[in-house]
Amino acid sequence: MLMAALLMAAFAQGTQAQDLSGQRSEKQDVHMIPGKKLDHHGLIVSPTPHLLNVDAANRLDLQKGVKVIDKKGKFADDVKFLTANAKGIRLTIDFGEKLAAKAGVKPVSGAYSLKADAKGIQIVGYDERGAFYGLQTLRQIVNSEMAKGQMPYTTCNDYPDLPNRGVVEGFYGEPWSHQVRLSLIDYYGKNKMNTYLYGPKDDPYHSCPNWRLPYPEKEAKNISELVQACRRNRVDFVWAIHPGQDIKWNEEDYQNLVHKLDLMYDLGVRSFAIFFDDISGEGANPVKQSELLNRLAKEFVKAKGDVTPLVMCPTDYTRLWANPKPTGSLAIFGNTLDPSINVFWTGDVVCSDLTRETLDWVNSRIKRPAYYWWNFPVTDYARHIIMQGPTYGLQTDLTNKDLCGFVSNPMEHGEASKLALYGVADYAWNIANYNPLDNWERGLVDLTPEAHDAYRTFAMHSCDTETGYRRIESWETKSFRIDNFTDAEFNALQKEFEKVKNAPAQMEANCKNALLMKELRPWLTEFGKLGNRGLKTMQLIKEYKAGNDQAFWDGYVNNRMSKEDVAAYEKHKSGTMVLQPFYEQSMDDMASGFFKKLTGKVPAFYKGIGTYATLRTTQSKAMFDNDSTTYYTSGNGQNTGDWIGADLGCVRSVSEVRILQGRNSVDDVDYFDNTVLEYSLDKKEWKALTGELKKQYIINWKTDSPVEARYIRIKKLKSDKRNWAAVRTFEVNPTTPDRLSFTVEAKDMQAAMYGFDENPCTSFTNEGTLTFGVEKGVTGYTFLQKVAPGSSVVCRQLNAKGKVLATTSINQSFCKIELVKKAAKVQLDGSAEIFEIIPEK
Ligand code: LOG
Repeated sequence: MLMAALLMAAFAQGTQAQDLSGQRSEKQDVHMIPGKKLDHHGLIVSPTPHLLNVDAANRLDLQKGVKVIDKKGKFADDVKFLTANAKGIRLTIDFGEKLAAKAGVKPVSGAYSLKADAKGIQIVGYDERGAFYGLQTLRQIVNSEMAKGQMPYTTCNDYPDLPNRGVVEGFYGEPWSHQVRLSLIDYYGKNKMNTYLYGPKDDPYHSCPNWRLPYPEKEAKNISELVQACRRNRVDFVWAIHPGQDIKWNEEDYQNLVHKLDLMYDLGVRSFAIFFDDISGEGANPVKQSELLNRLAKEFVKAKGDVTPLVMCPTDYTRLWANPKPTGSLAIFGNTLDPSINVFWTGDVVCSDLTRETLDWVNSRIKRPAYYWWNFPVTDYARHIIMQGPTYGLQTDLTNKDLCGFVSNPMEHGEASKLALYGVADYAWNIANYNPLDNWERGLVDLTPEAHDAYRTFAMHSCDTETGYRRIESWETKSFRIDNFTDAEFNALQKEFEKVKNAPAQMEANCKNALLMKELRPWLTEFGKLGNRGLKTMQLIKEYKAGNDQAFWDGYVNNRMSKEDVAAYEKHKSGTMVLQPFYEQSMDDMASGFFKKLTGKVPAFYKGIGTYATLRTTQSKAMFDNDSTTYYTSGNGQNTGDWIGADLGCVRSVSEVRILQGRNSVDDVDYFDNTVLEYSLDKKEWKALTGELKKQYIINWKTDSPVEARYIRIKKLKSDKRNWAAVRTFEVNPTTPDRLSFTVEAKDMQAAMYGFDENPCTSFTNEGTLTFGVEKGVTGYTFLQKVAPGSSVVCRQLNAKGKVLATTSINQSFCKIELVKKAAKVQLDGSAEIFEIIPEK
């Protein structure tokens, strides 16, 4: 409840650029995709029909054209995929209850039968929509590889499992463009989806502040065009209003609302929804909401006569914060809301799998089958991701008794959402036969037949959100650690990176869908770069294994991502589950191994450990990257006993720990607000270094009598907080000038420490002069740097009085120098990135 309250508070502040990522408590389990790829023998009809038999041996020749007998004169625009010929094969299209009953068509809206035999082709719909769907099936058969213009004899008897199927444009972020909306509406029709709920959170005339006002002329015209497009595609255009943030429960606002609905009615809208999601305050009052809806049902919907029943989204749309009690809002709706009104539900959490359990839970309260609002593939909580993965997580033994409809809330990238919608349409039409993996494979071909391989590669590695609704990714790719792989595994991964590298150019060259390309392009660019650095990493593994120190180090520094590279990738990420972690892991492993080989020491390279699964991934690196603007986030709610820690790689004498909790130190909610700092030698027995630390973002601990520890952690103690937990910085024994046993002089002393921190993965750019003292017994130095090609670094050896004894010009990134006698100081001059300065003894 506390979380819910915080969430509401956050939403109340406005609708722009909400940071939803911190407010999720979705589970992090990532399941494999059910189903398997099938051989369709050149004939794909999607959504999967309930009954379809084709007899490929007997065919009707459609080459000479078709004589269309459109009994009710409704389908002239829908048969354009056929060539008209008054003497051609007869195609009869008709619909109606009686006719349907005779043809054995199920008495539900959208049902149809399609028959092709010696007598010609016959389509019978239960209603107009059904006949239209019959035509969609016919179109897919005629255009299939199997038919090649020759229509096989066919028997098809088909119907939708759920009465409401489609899309809710209900996300935060840039609403879809008019062009994309039109393209999508055609897609709904082709895929037998019948619902488009219009409710983009960032349309001010849908929500606050302008829900009471009429749309400006241009927007109004666009809406009526959408209504027309929906009509052509037999889709219900459902216009939603989101008035709850500032609605007053008085007559004036009731009239304001009706007035707005009337205006929309005049634009052609015949279906309406009222959304009360993501609001707080008086607007969230369920009794008032129910009264409003009932009055609208009577005074608006019934009075008009040609308006479909209302749909509503409650404030308690997820079990995450829904009040379960008989006095809760859901039960109030169950007892008072007009039974004709459908009620949305997003599942156990905001973005969650569709299960019988969650439906039973909500249905028993709202006393009707819920309308499922599936928050997939929406990415408004993870805008750096473009979800191209399979549509799965949907229980396949549900019926229209469990749910009255199923709509997807897609990404702000409408074209790129089609792949997911291909699955949504298929599932909602034929639940028991839904095969997620096969659907995805078919969807790829359907969308970009001309660039299918490249799109498949891109899509397979662009699925997971990292935080939020986790989706499996890269499921055909096996990666490995650098010290544990076979030749076959190495070659397979190399081949995959090759495909990744080439995918963008192939998509550019072959993909004919310009709208899709426009949306994917920023991700494709980053994807290609990922392929490149992956390939280079594999080359580097060879150099590393062969012990080619110079070639390895050169390759290593050149294959690191610059700050700009990281920033660009962070905005448009793919490959977050397998490919990028392989790159990061391998690079770190090699740098660590190299350092160990040179020094015999375990590098001060720490790894994340703790109770969150994501700590074991490269996501936890953000705690150790010496950058307090990046953070590790648990991606899961916190509970007493949860902990976040560091594995120091070996037992070390620990005398200082510096931790920055939260995403900021001012008002962030994502931190342990009651915690203790502890250390351990074996990860089993822990000892406290501090007492209870309450409401403390910044934890600094220092001692004169160090403790021997391999592991350090912060553990959550008792508190009500259930938010995610974030850590920006987790430093153990940070290198400081007074910790070193020699002197250092540099312009930026803090940065210069990265050259001496025994961590080869950290670096600093030496713009001026770096001077450091020579410790007794040191005979020379190994410099691990990045020296730009063509430039060089001057290395001077000085005696105690500052006199130059020797000068060397360094133009190699990996370089060793020997000290001359009496050398007391060494100076490095010239621009280079310095990773580590290693003394030889
Ligand atoms: C919003 C929705 C948003 C989605 C995913 C509903 C009913 N409302 O937490 O607009 O796109 O989550 O972030 C929501 O889901 N609120």
